[in-house]
Amino acid sequence: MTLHIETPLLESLPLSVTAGSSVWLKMDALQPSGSFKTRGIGHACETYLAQGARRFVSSSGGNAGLAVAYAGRRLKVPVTVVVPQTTTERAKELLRLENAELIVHGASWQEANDLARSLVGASDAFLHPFDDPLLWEGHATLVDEVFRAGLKPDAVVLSVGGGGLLSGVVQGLQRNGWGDIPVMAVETAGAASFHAAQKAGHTVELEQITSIATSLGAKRVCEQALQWAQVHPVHSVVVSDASALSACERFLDDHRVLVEPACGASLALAYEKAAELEPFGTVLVVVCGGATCTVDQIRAWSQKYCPAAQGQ
Ligand code: PLV
Repeated sequence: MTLHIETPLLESLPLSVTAGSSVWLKMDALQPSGSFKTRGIGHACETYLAQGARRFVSSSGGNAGLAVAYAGRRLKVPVTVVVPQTTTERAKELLRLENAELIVHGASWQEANDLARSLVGASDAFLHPFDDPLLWEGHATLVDEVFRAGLKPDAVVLSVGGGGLLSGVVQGLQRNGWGDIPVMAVETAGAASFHAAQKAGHTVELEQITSIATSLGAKRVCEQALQWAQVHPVHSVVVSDASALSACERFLDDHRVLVEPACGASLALAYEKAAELEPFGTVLVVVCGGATCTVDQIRAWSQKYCPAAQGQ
């Protein structure tokens, strides 16, 4: 048994027509916690439980925290999540629904993380949102499913926050003999820590996160993400918040699934017929999902950040 589910792999007609290539969607927005995080976090939680952990502690006010809370409920292990004050009401509501102990602390993830780490006792496990080999191992199952389905894409598009998804997907490509498939690593401007790392040749810490896609808002990517980029073809792409938001709205209409701007960033490449996708006949987009935004929130941001698009 695993905590994650095998998600649908769909050919998107609207996106294919718009992008001018065959666009396939790996629908991880449909994972039980609302994002791909259930794959890696579920695997990590099961492993830590087998090693004797009696409580799971997380510092994510986002989808990683939701995945830990879900895993804890399913495995009957108590969960404590420390979230920063910036965490949305929606996320807090979902964490409470999962029965997690919720502690609100600090102006940003950094402070929440410091407190969370100080709470970790000898019989507790700490679940990092993106920098843990167990997470990457679990995320890699996404590619195993595509491989088993018999679809070999010419390129994979995914979003990058701290680089956990990127590390897992590249691991999955490599272990299925798909080391030749390039990965488009998408971020929003204002959260582009992978872009900065690739440019500098080493991981760097962004001064601040200014994108509304807070789920991509890791100030520094994990070392593993950059290391993979040295042995696997990984191309960094940066899109605007407006592009990510518009992709969320179009995707909701086209596929009736609400995703966060963190995921909209990847979808934007296809919706905007990005030059980076031009060489590829078949493109796989990882629909990473995200459960922390409501439709009203997406619309309010759209009005603020892309007023020109309103009323079209
Ligand atoms: N979100 C993490 C890290 O945030 C979190 O704490 O939930 N798409 C969605 C919907 C996400 O929630 C995340 C990560 C990503 C993409 C990026 O994944 P990563 O961090 O593994 O690159 C800072």
